[in-house]
Parts: sequence; C-alpha cells; structure tokens
Amino acid sequence: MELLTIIFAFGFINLSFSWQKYEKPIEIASPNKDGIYEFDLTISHKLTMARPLKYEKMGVLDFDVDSGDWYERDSNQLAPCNKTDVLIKKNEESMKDEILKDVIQLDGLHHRMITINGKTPGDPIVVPFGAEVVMRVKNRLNTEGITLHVHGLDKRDLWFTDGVAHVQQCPIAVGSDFTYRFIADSYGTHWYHGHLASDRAEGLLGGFVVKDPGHSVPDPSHPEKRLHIKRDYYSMLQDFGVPEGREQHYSLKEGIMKWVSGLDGERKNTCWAPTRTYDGSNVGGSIPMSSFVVGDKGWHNENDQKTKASKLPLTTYLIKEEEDILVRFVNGGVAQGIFITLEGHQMTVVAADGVEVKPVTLDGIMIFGGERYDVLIRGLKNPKQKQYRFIFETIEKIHWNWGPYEPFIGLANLEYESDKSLPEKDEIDFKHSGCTKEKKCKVLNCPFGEFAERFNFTCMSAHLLEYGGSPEHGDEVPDPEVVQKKKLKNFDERFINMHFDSHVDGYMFSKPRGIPYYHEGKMGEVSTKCDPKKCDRQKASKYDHEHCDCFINYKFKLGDIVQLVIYNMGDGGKAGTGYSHPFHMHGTHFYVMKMGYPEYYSNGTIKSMNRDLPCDDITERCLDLKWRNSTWMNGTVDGMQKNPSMRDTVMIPTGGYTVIRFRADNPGWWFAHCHLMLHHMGGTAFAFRIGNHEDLPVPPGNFPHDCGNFEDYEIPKKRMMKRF
Ligand SMILES: [Cu+2]
Repeated sequence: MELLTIIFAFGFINLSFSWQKYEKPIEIASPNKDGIYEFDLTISHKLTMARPLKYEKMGVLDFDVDSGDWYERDSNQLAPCNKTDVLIKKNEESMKDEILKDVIQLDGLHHRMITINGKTPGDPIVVPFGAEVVMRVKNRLNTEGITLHVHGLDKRDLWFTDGVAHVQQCPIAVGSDFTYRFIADSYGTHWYHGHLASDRAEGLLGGFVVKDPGHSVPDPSHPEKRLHIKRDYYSMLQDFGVPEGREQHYSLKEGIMKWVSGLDGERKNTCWAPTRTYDGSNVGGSIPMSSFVVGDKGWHNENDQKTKASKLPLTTYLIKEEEDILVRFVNGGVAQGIFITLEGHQMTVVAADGVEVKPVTLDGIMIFGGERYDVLIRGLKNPKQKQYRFIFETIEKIHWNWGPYEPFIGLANLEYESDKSLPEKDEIDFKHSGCTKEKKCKVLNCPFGEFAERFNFTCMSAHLLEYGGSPEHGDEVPDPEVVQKKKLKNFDERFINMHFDSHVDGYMFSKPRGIPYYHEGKMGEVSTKCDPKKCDRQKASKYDHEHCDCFINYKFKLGDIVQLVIYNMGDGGKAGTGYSHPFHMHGTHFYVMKMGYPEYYSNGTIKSMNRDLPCDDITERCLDLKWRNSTWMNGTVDGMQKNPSMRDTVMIPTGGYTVIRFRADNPGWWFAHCHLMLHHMGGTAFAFRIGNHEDLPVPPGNFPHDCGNFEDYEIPKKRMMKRF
C-alpha cells in the first residue's frame, strides 16, 4: 500500500533523489497504458539545507567547506542552545548520498522554497514529440495561488492550457488541483515555471524537454554526420538573490533597493549599488546575489569558489576522454545575464530555444532569462586535470559610478572519468588567459554590438545564428514566405518601444480581473483600457500608475505575417543606461530577422541610439517611431538574416532594436513580456490575441470561467428580520 502511494505521488517520473553527487542524464518518461504521459506535481513549501526526520520535523544541515563534513543542528527545541552542530557523517561517499538524498542544497543556506514533489528545480519532464501530456498540479501551499506555464511549447490550438495567470486562467487556489492536458508540440529544451508574480523566483520551476528516442545532433566536424549523444544533461541556471523573489519586488516598489547592510552572505556588510554591463547600460544587477545555482547546487560564498572549488559540493557533469556530451543550458533566473565559459574546452551550440541551429563553435555564451542553448562538448584526448570548471559570470563590468566592477562568479564541474589518475586543481582561470589580443575568444549573444578593444573577446550577434534543419524534424526549412525581403501582402508591421523600465509603449501592463475570453465585448468591466488621452505617455507615465497602468493588448489577424520591431531607445535613463530586455512570446516561435545596435565610443559605452529609427533626441521618449528610411516599410528592411533561427525569447539591445517575424496561425489569447522578473511584474508585458473571438478554440465547458470581483449585494429583507 505504501509503495503504491509513493508511485502515485511521483506519477511517471523516475523516482530519484534530490541531492546527488553527479548529475544524471535526462531520460524519456514512460507513458501510461493509454499512451499518455502523466505527471503529478505536488507544490508545497520546503526548507533547503535540511533533511526530513520523523514526525515532520526537519534536520537542519550545514556544510563545512574545509573538512567536507555535513553537520546537523539539534532539532529538539528543548536541547541546550550551544548544542547545535552534530556531525552527521564523515566524508564517506556512499553514506553521504543516502543521508543527503532529500536535501535541497541551492546556495547552501536555509531558505523556504516552493518545491515540486519536494524538489526545486523540479525533475526535468522529458517526453517525445507529439506526446499527449497531463500535468496534474496540486497546490498545497498555505497562502499562494499559482499557475504553471511551459516555456517553449506553442500550445497550438490549446491557448487556455498555457498558464498565464489572469490572461489565460485564474490562479490555482490554495488546496486545489488543476490539470493541464496538452501536446508536446515543439522539439527541444524548454522549462516550466510559475506564471504569477514572483512564484518562479521562489522555486516553482523545472525542466521540460521534448526529444525522441533516436535524438541526434549535428556533428560539428563532419557537417553530413549526426551524433547520438549518450549523456544528455539538463542544466537549469539561476541567479539566486540574497533577498527572496517577492522581497525583490517589494524592495523595488518601495524604493529600498540600495541595501547597505543586514543581508545574508559574504556581501553582508558591503555597500551594494546597481551595476552596468560592458556598454554602460544597466544589467540585471539590481539585486545582490547570493549564488549562481546550477541545477540544484551553488554556494553562497564566492571566495570559497575562487580558492577551494574542489572542496565544495558543486554540480558535476561526467565526461570521458573524447566523449561527446550535450548540456542543455537554460537561464531560469530572475535578472542576470549569464556569461558561460568552460576551462580548456570549446562549446558548440547546436540548438537555441529548442530549435536546431547550424552548429557554431564558441569560447563563451551569454544567456538571458528564458533563453536556452544546447551545447555540445567534446571530451579532451588528454585531459590534464580531473575537473575543468564551467565558469558562470554576471555580465556586470562597470560600477554605477563608472569605476571598474568585478563580475559575480559561480562554478560547476566537468569531471573526467578516466583510468589515469588526474590531479585536482583549485587554480581556476577566471581571467580567461587563453583569450589574447592576437587570438580573441568568440562569444555568442552579447546584449551589445561588440566588446571594446581592451577586452580579448569578440561578439557574435544572436541574429547571425542560422536555422538548421535536421532529419528527425523532417528537414523543414523556414517558412519561405514569412522570411522574404519584399513588399508582402497580409503583412502586419508593428513598432513597439520597450525602453523605459516596466513599460511598453509608455504604458504599464496591469492584469485584468477576469479572463478576457469570457469578457469579450465588455472588457471594460474587468480591465482598464489604455488611453493616450488619460496617460501622458511622453512624460508622466513612469510614475502615473493611476492613468498609465492598463491592459495593454494587441490583436493580430489570423493568417497574417506579423513583423514586430521591438526597439529599446529614448528617455528613461538616456544613452548609457536602460536595460537590454530578454523578450519572450507565448504561443508562437518567431524568426529573428535582425538586431540593430547603437553607436559606441571606443571604450565600448553607448554614444547614440541606433539611427535606423529616428530617435535623435534622447531626452524624448521616442514613442511611435517608424523606419527612418521609408523604403524599409512593409517587409523590406535592410540587413535581415536570410536563414533566420526560430526562437521564443530574444534580447532587445539597449539603444537598438530586434526585428522578429511570425505567422499568426495559432489562434488564442497569448502573452509577451520581458523575462526579467521585476520588469515583467512592473509592467513590461502585453497580452495579444491571434484571430477574432470566434476563431479561438473554445475551452472545455468546465474550465474555470472567472476569477473576477464579487460585487456587493443586498441582504434579503427576510434574513435581516430573522436577526431580531
Ligand atoms: Cu526588461
């Protein structure tokens, strides 16, 4: 009986431990007898760095770096105060794994996290293409409503299963269950996460991969050949903040973000200030970090990572000499762009946001919130050390006061399984000494055009990635009509300004109080209309929540080719500030046609906004711009990628723009937003509807219709009388 309960609780995910020394490659799940892939996801709070004891108590753990021992605090409330550290186990590997099996490490400190079946991140869900998937979400939190969105699936004809709170469904109430049933309709590396406020920052996230048993990737050294990868790893990356998710939001809202002291971790007594990236614009550095978390492991002490990495319980991927492994990187974090390098190895990107690209071999990759890169790593013939380190850096480079700034770092291990005895090394090449003036290192996806001359790196813009067909996908090529450079029919061209923090076109998105689908024709009852007569978009909107918070929504005609020019220019910090925004669209993949950058000074910082759009006075808000060169209108922009990659998330460079295209062929109510959590929560978001109301797939009859207001009512006379 007990065994049955356990199997039921975990659905068809393989039973696996939370804490394990080595990462396990992903495995395709098994369907039930009807061929359906079912997953039960019980969502509850759980403490990190603790293990369950009897009677629902937790044994609170600490890890001692120098001895490599794990200690447990005495859980007896009546025990003397000084008796807090009990050595639970010496460094004996097998016993340690057993004791730690239920532990969530994260940054090695004690946090209460939202967990999925007792883990965060949740176990990767891996299903074949076209699988019918059921995710039964059981909200067992005490006070919070939640939803789940699978980031990367198009949810074709199933818009109401996409999980955006208040746009597609009501939040799942405390104590309730909600079943998502859908088709795995996009190949590749994806993830699921909560889509209500800060829930994803507090642990509500996990992997989602669509791959077939015969999955293969292109062989970078033989273009005609395909590789079948044995060890296929999922790697969720997070910038784990010192303050928890909701605190980050309230601190911004309340204007207390300049924490000076009183925080956890090594930066406790340092005066923290915002930071800038290589081009002088802001980066996600508005929140002090405790640790990068890779999978479920990180470490809160940056100095320990710099000096004694081999002693730390870090995420470790195994590789053999000359073995090809795949690492599927996902930036599931809240704010930071992450610069990934790997000591002694190059990385070949074979897919972006799950879609195969022509392989590109690189020395570094920058990955932003919501993005995914599948990276092929070839084991060395003669490794010189046991562990090589993945180095994860923030892209912070300049202090707010324009002085130099050292990026925050985190690590994971690539460990050789070798017959030779290889030395362990704690000297890590944080300076990237392999990159020199003469032989600069190539980095994909900078949020700026190029590194300044003094850096030994060069940038490859994300729009230069090319679509790569693959046999298992039927070797399809990009929809030739959509990507043409010519005056197009049924072509819908929009210009959207996402420059100022938390805004879209001068408004701030506020969610409706009812589900739009059920309020067709009377949205005014449950939402605030965006009205340029009420909201002074040119000036006041930044702080005018009364008039500028509204339900921003765009309508696209079913079947049209849509081109969005999302630009990031104008006042709101002027040149040299502003944010590069990772822009994510639900319901459709899009082609990345072009990225335009600003002009830079020779020191790399922004000199002036890109000139393709007429934002010449940076004290202006530069709303409602169109191409300076009118011959670029209606589909003929110069410099577009001919064989563009297909993404669902893309960076909008500060001072520049990104052109994307898609065919509006998936009718539904959808959502698009900046994937920086604070920008999303602040209002850099819009809803959009593809098709007319009548074109939309109708949700099942018992789909919860509304989460709207309960209006006042009159107490019937009779009942009032009874009181006397
Ligand atoms: Cu943003």
